[in-house]
Amino acid sequence: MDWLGLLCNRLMIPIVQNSSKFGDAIAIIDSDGSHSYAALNRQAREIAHAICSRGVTGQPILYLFHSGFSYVAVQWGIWLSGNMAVPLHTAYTRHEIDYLIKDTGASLFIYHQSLKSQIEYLQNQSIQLIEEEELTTPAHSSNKLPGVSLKDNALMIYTSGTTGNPKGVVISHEQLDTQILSLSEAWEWKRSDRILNVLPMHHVHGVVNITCCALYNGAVLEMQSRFEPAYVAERMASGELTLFMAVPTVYHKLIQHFEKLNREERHQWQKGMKSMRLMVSGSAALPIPTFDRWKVVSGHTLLERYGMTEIGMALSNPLHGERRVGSVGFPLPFVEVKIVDDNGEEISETDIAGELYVRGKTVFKHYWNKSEETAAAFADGWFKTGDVVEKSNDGYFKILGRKSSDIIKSGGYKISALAIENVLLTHERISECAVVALPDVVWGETIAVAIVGTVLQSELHEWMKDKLAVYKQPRHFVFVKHLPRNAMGKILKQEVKELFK
Ligand code: MCA
Ligand code: AMP
Repeated sequence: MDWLGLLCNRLMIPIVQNSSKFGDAIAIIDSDGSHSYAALNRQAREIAHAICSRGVTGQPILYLFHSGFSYVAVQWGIWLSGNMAVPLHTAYTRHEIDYLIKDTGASLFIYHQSLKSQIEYLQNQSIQLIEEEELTTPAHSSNKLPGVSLKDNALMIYTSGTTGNPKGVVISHEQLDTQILSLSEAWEWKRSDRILNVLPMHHVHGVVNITCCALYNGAVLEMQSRFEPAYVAERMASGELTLFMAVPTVYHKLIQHFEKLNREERHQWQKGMKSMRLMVSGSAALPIPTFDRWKVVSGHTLLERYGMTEIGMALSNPLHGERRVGSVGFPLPFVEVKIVDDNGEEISETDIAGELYVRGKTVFKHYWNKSEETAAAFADGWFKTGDVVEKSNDGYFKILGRKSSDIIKSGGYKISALAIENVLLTHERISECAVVALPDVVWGETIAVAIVGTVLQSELHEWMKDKLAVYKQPRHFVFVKHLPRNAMGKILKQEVKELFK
């Protein structure tokens, strides 16, 4: 690389750099009001200076915020200070927060004052807790910010896998930028776009697909910290939104809400949706009845796409052209895919099922501090998704399922059956347990557990509350004397599912 290339590389965080040209245009609208791009840049820089003054650089920094302006300002502040942003979910329990502190080894934890009670218990521990307000006093602004390279770590999102405890997926600024560019091109993001985000801010869907893409393109981002169907309906009815992106459960719940409205309310909502240009569904399989019903309700053909924390988005139905129900379309820009058989050989024929492998600049760097798991996740530079797919003769990909039954998708959240089992097994009156997914109309899948032990279901509900975030808590219980096992002693999860029929 020549000196100019090197210089550019050392100075750029593409999304921050790009956003500076949008000046006083509105970047974010949240419960506190409207915030311009200029204000976002200013606040992020203040925060970056304050972080630098604490001598923290090149490290993971945890942050706990509701979805809103402060969340983004802190995220960008962490980037500008040369550190890696690790978002936490406001629904995380102590048990989950403790795990993330330990796994990241982070020394700094930034939080919003409104969430103080959730992390006060950490006060006497070694991690430094900082309220956002402490970082936004202009006193720090005199020193220069460090250079940040495109290869530096930008974001770490925790995801569940087949190996139990969540793993930190690290992406660089270059990988994040490529993910943003890929979606900007495919879905034609524009400055005139306006999107409402109702998704949580600790996963790729809400963080990258919505928030980063909106702010990279100079669009208006409305951030809502909770999903409330009536509020979404109201915002869509306003006719101001151009885009909406969500998981299938959200569309299902919006349909349920629509069914409860009177004629006039329905009409208003439908009228407002006419000016929207695109609605996207992803993170879990979109059921055909939801696709069909939403078309009648909204007049929109949902664009279904497929992604994963480790790779960002990989496949998408076209913006222009046929959006095929039950399919996730074609490889996105900058994404290379192949389908392989059980021997790792590429399948070139159509309509033959195999595992999806993905390669390209959108693919993550590594799992945090897990070199063995990282190595095992790749084959010759291709990331092995664990998802079983097939390709039609006209090139559309279809997701058929997952290789492992220990991965559950509930409400769009990926949950490891093994991780839930590990938590339940810490209960002194549970000797064995097996967690499985049951099909569910609203949630896609719900979590069910078969338990060997003397614990009562009623006490278990209370016990789980401070150990598992609400979306990870089992909803169906069966108490048995023995779990079904094969001759080798392995639990037969398919037979466990039968116990709930
Ligand atoms: C909550 N409840 C559940 C579940 N979650 N019941 C069964 N299964 C669940 N998973 C119960 C609660 O206990 C409560 O019960 C009631 O449902 C309402 O809970 P609440 O939290 O208020 O639900 P909600 O606000 O309506 O949430 C639904 C939601 C949420 C908005 C769909 O689950 C969500 O934000 N999901 C999105 C997750 C996401 O962003 N995934 C993307 C991962 P009660 O009323 O009895 O108290 S990224 C990814 O997958 C890749 C990269 C990709 O491709 O995008
Ligand atoms: P996560 O770990 O939260 O990134 O979840 C990624 C997983 O979600 C993928 O490996 C798929 O199993 C699933 N997924 C994402 N989008 C879709 C989709 N459109 N259809 C089916 N499964 C999906």
